[in-house]
Amino acid sequence: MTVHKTQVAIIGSGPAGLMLGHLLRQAGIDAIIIERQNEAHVLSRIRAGVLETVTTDILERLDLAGRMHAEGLPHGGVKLADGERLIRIDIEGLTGRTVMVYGQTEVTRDLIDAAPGRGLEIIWEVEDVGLHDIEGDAPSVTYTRDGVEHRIEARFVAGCDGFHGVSRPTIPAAVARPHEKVYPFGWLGILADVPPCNEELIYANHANGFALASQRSLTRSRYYIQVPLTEKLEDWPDDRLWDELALRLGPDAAAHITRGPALEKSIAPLRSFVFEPMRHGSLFLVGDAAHIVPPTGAKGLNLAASDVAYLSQALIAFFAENDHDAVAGYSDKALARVWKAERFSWSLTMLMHRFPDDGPFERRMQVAELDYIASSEAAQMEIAENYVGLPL
Ligand code: FAS
Ligand code: PHB
Repeated sequence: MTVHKTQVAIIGSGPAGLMLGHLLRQAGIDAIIIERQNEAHVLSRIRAGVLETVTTDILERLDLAGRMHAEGLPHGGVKLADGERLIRIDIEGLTGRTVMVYGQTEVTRDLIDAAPGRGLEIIWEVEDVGLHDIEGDAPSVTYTRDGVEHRIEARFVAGCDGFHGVSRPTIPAAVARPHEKVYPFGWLGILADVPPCNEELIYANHANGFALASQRSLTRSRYYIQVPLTEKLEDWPDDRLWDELALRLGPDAAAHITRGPALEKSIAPLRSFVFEPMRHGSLFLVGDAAHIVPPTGAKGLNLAASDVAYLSQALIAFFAENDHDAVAGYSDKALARVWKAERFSWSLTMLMHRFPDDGPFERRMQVAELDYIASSEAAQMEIAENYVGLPL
């Protein structure tokens, strides 16, 4: 057994683990990240596309925002389409802030590339990860790599290992309070090297279902359509998907869609999930390990960032000033913001998708709410301030 000693053992090298590791190292706190996949696999994931200031602020604090500013696209508005109608939410005019369109893949790449030069060790391709003594002050994490058993002795463990990780299940059922809503559909996403159909994102509600026109740059687009959970990728050759996107996004967008071969195509299920508490003893849950939102509100990655902002602040206070209150308050503080983002993501999902069991009344409710949004600055402010990200 090879023994490593550190102050914070981080499980998972996704955005949560990487942002936390960098912030701790910047404060002079020792941290080690262990990751079950290899670097290429982590960088091959196509996930989020819209960054709130809570995420861009972390990259700025780490002086890792250079490529984001060079390649990212600040967006001051977002559009809601409903048939012929296109409602623009003037995010910047209403809140004074913008969101940054810059793919999660690029954020992850920037954080991984900077790790070696900043003393942030990432151990790739670990197996059999186990957490031990998390209820005491001397937890440890064991794993194997190339057949060799390792143990990391730490003061704290950060479970940044996503929805399917090993951290959350180690919290005893007696204290666990999971909350879940599974949606009766998924999102079929396509990434293509074609220019976006609109300068801003378009969320569309159509009789056939939801669609989203998003982007990664002025030459790379990301689109999604709502599909039944029974759909298979082979049911959706590119042409069929481009036809459906043109239909659902409305005539104006359709006239500007450029078609091209899929660089990536995948179907992701939608769920709302929150696990309470986000701390148990010396274990903290961060990001998707603790919560999942339907991607409608573009909150997933950004919630991981707000967890990291709270937890890094608490751990820095603990190690620098022996302040135990901040770590004790992490779960309640993070959950307060998580639940607001869950509500926003749920409400936008309910507004913009067609549910199999919905009848004429539910459709009238959607039309009435879109009428209200189209006619009310207060209603548009609610969407704008949630979309751009509520304050920490
Ligand atoms: P992640 O899941 O990104 O990272 C967890 C890491 O832990 C992974 O690298 C995993 O390999 C590792 N891990 C797991 N188990 C481990 C173990 N036992 N030992 C070691 N390592 C382990 N959000 C949006 O805002 N917009 C979107 O469009 C969007 N699309 C998405 C599409 C898909 C298919 C998925 C799954 C998620 C999507 N999300 C989206 C949400 C996503 O962006 C997450 O919110 C974000 O990745 C959260 O980051 P992490 O908490 O770091 O979790
Ligand atoms: C994306 O570009 O992948 C994206 C953007 C906004 C969302 C969801 C996904 O709400």
